[in-house]
Amino acid sequence: MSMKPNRNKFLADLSNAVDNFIDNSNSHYNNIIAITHNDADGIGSLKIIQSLLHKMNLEQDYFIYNRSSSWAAYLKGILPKSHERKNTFIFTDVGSSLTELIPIISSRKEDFYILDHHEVDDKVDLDDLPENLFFVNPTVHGYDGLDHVAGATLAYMFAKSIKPAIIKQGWLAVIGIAGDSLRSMDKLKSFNKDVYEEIVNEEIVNDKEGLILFGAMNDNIKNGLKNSILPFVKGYGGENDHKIKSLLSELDIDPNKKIVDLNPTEINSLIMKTHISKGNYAIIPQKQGLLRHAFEHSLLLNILSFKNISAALSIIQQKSITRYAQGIYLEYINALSSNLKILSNELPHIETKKAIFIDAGNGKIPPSNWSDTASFSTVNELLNPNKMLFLGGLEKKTQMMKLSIRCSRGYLKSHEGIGVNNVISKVKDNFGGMGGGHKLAGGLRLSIPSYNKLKENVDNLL
Ligand SMILES: [Mn+2]
Repeated sequence: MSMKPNRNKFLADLSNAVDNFIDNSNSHYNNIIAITHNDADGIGSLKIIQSLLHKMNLEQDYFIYNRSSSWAAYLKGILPKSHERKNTFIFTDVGSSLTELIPIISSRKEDFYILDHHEVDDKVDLDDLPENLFFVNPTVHGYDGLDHVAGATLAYMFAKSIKPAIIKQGWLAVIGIAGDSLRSMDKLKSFNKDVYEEIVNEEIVNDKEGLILFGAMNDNIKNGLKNSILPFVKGYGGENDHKIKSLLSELDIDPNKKIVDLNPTEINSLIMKTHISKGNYAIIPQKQGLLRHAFEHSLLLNILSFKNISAALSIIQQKSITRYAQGIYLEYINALSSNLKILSNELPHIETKKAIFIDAGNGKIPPSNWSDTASFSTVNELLNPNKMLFLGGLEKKTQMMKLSIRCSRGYLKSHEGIGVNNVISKVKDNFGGMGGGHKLAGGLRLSIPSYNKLKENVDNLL
């Protein structure tokens, strides 16, 4: 059910939330508690909100939600006993599991602001939300939560409506956009595009055109061909230096030349030989090295969010990358490009009529890499793009199957927009489990018996 976006309705929700926030922050709000998602988009959103609250001289605190527990369990440790109305909650890049949240919010006296771009459960009546909930989510007005508007785009629009000087923090929005849209900047749409152009025009971020080898834009062409994850360069991605150097020598390109320094002739000869293309990428001018590149910066935050959330929160403030973070990044990107090679060449998978199941457990692919291997294999269409992908394995800690579920944009078109989040809801209704997500991407934890039932019945569900 893809409907035409209703810009006015979305902007009305936004300005209602903004107006209410301004009014109340002058009177009774005093302690704002921000809750965000543990990824680059979430951290970018959080930093924008923190900067806004700082400008407004409001007391603040923050928490980061990794969606591994229910909202009820998570918020138990956060919601104060007192219900004092000076406390106020802002959720960014999370908070659209309304069936879970509405009962909690309606039992509270504080105001809750939810600025999210994840899709909402079908069962919720959006015209009957609690009075203390200000729900801003463009997906309920027909926008696409990945293509049109990132979580950080939304946080930026909210914050900038209150304090126009937030435009200086626009690079944080670009980090969110780069991490969530997984597209070169020339392909942005709607609010992501508008916000990006505004920030570029203000010279907060620089827009450049060149060869797109996302994941390694800060590196030389040899490492770029090997480590690019967007696009994954088939035949060279995850391969050894020898294979890549012989291509470059055939094309008369210095393997150590920086990707951003390649001349038009070199770029054209690479485009002729591979399926790489030109596009636009964003540079954050006040940062150095890897952190200058919005996509790579964002990817680094996504990686660190998984491994060491405080390092992620710290690096977004830094001008240059630490040796620790550099090491983790390289290890990750080498592993991901090699996992993409493994996945496209050798990993056994079970294919049903409509789905592909890949058991990446037992050391085949490390659990911390499942989600991104699934995402980037789908984005790069390394598997049949007309089937839904269920990639994952047994999670030792919980003894549950942890699945990353993905589908392509083409899949969505041929399935009337019924995508991953919809399928996750159906799985939860039929077999239990925990999880959620977007149309194209989501995650689910299931017991082993439920997982087996899912495999048997998946074609009826899809
Ligand atoms: Mn997001």
